[in-house]
Amino acid sequence: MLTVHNPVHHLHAGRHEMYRGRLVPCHEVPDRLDHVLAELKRRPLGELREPGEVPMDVLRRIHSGRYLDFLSRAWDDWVALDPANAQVDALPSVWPVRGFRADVLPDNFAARMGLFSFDAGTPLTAGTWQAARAGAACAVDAAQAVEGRTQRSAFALTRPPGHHAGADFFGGYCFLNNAALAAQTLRDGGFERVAVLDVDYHHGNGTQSIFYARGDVLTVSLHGDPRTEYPFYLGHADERGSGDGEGANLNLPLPRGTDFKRWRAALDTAREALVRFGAQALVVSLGVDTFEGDPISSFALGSADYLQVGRDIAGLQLPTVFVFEGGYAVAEVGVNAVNVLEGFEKGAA
Ligand code: B3N
Ligand code: ZN
Repeated sequence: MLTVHNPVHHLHAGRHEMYRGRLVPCHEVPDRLDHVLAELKRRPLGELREPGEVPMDVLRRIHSGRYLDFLSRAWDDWVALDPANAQVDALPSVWPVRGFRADVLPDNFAARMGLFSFDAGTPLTAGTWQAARAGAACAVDAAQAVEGRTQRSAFALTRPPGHHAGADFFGGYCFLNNAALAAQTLRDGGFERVAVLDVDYHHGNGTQSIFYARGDVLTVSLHGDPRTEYPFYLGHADERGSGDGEGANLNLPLPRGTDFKRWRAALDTAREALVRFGAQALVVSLGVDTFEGDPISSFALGSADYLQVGRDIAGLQLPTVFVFEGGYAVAEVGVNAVNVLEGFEKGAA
């Protein structure tokens, strides 16, 4: 399996996120990716390479022009407000909820930041745009390798993660939706029916919203029940898609404490949906924050279970692009993520 990894991911290094009224150290740290890369070097699964640059036109296939304009200039705009801001991460503090206008772009930086975000846990830093854009390049490169049939599977190893980012908003530690970009690349390369399977602990609200009205991309997500778990406002079982996308979204919310037996039964349901849809290619949003030791999540998968997850996904026998998402038990994140990939490789052999 080819791995395309982000050589500039460390340029995005938030200091703090807002949690229960306090600024706490960020969970989404550069060390996470370094551990996965180190494990891939210890247990090689194939070629490791860095991506080229992704053209802005490719990003515009998924994200709005005005969001990309905001994101690409946000740090400079933040520092232009006050040179002392160079030492402080930018966090949003004001949002347009129901009844407010989103069509008028405010001049005020804080107001623009709120317009394009949905939480105060996602700091924007000096290198966020560079890291996120290079991460998108990893996803597109990995998808192109699979779409061009030079690889049956590929792994985009990048951070910041992507599945909470929508067409025009960031949040949940995510800025550009890497999985959506990979799925769109597979579509543009000729696969007519593409599926995104999101196995991260958190519902992939961004991916769902991007494809919600489309019938050519099936989105399936197994996640903590949004009644109690982040991102709270999306991810319920009755969200089935709309318009052309009616029936092309499946949410499988699970309670806190879910163990592997119950989680795997939900994965079976997801696999059946993918087969019914007739998916020709697959993108997996690979978060391993379903791990029993994850500091911000509440499922109970063990490290060895991830080998079986990989084998189960391999059973679908689809060209597959894995995209790295969450997983905050830093010491175990490498073993857990690579277990999925190794299980997949062995299951596909
Ligand atoms: O859920 C949290 C959160 C939970 C526990 C915390 N502790 C114990 C300090 C801190 C934060 N925060 C909300 C933001 C969660 C973003 C999840 C990103 C992700 O992995 N998505 O897949
Ligand atoms: Zn997650």
